[in-house]
Amino acid sequence: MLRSFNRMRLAVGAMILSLTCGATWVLAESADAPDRPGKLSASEQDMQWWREAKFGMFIHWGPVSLKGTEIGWSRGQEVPEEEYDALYKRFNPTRFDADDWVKVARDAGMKYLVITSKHHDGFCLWPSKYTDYHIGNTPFKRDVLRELADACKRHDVRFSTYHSICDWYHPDYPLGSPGGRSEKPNPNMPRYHEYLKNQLREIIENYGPIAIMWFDGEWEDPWTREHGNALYAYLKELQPDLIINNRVSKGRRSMAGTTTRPDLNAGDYDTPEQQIGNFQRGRPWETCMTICKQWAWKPDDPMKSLKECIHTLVQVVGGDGNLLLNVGPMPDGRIEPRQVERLREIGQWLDKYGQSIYGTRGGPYKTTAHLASTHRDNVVYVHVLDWQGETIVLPNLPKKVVESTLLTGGAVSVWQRNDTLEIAVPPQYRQEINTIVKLVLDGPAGDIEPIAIETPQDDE
Ligand code: FHN
Repeated sequence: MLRSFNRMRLAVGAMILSLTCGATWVLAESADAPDRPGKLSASEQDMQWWREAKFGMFIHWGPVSLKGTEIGWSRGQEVPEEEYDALYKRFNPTRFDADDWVKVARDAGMKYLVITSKHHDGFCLWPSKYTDYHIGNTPFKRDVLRELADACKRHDVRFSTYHSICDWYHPDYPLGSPGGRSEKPNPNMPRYHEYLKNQLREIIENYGPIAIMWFDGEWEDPWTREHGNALYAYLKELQPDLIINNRVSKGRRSMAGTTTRPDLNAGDYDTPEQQIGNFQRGRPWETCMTICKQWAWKPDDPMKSLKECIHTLVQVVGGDGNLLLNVGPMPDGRIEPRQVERLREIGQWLDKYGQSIYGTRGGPYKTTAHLASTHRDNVVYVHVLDWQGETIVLPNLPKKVVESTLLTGGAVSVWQRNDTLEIAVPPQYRQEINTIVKLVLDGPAGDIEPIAIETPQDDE
């Protein structure tokens, strides 16, 4: 009885959904549809390039950069709504050069780029035909998505967009600023759905193929799992190889970014935010993190050191994740020179040691604050992020080490004794940021079960 009721509910739900937003979004086409929605995540094959890429550039940009306050969140807080919404009338980033931005990403070793096509503030970085609130109606006029998409093609960086589901500006979306805590006078969610669907189709048709659609702003009540799953299905119809994160639906566990009930909630990967995700090799995941403190540009915003950036990258990749590192370009269209310099330094490090990052998988040793490991075929890279003593003592590997070298240069000694694997590197060869020990095994590293490492603080 319950199952047939569920099926009927689902079918009715799908009918209401398709009637209300006039869309071809169907969750289940008929009463005998399965209780579960359709395909909710990409195959490992679809994710292959993404898993190998490891590192991308996140960009949060819009007229709010004129104020140096946070995009979306400062609307109706530090910046009165009326003032915030009028910023576009004087937004004229004449020093914007898409090739410059994309070359900064490429030279940093970033393989994909994700730009805010529309953030929670509703402003669109392309001349959308579904709203007047867009870049074409600024003094700048130029189509930022067009120029970035073309530059990404020229420099072999995959073009992707971040799109906010919530829209605190659009009159049809029920919630508004500050921070989604106010209500619009005459909302119309079905009409907003149509607007959202039309704009996403516009982006794919005009600037595609899009590598990733990075959704956000899904946490508010007007958006439901049914909406998210139907949107996922709709977009995959438009572009089957499009990768879509887990914030399209309602499964995300807050900033931890993991997905509750991936059998019910759509999304191709998890999205920990401003934190290094847990070691997780089954479901793909990506940490998004700011290079400074704020997502959008802020004058003198404290910036992460090279050591912090490299440690974050290594610990994320060691956990089998990707890192999406964010820059907030300035109101004149440039990425801040000090951020460009930091990214250049990261790129120099990856030029030397990228073999221990790109195309690897996390483990076999689980990441700790002091150490991470990555592997590819029969090679394990042990990343020693700081030395707690003369020798590193790890649980032994179930395969024989047939060769050991220091990728970062110098001498290394490795012993396998009973249940331990010991690594000794003379002090003069220990690197300030990351000492990488390359171990060649007598068989594939990929089938070694992940190994937890007890660290001194674990005993406290
Ligand atoms: O509210 C947004 C925030 O502005 C930023 O875009 C981050 C980046 O993922 N996501 C949301 C906060 O979780």
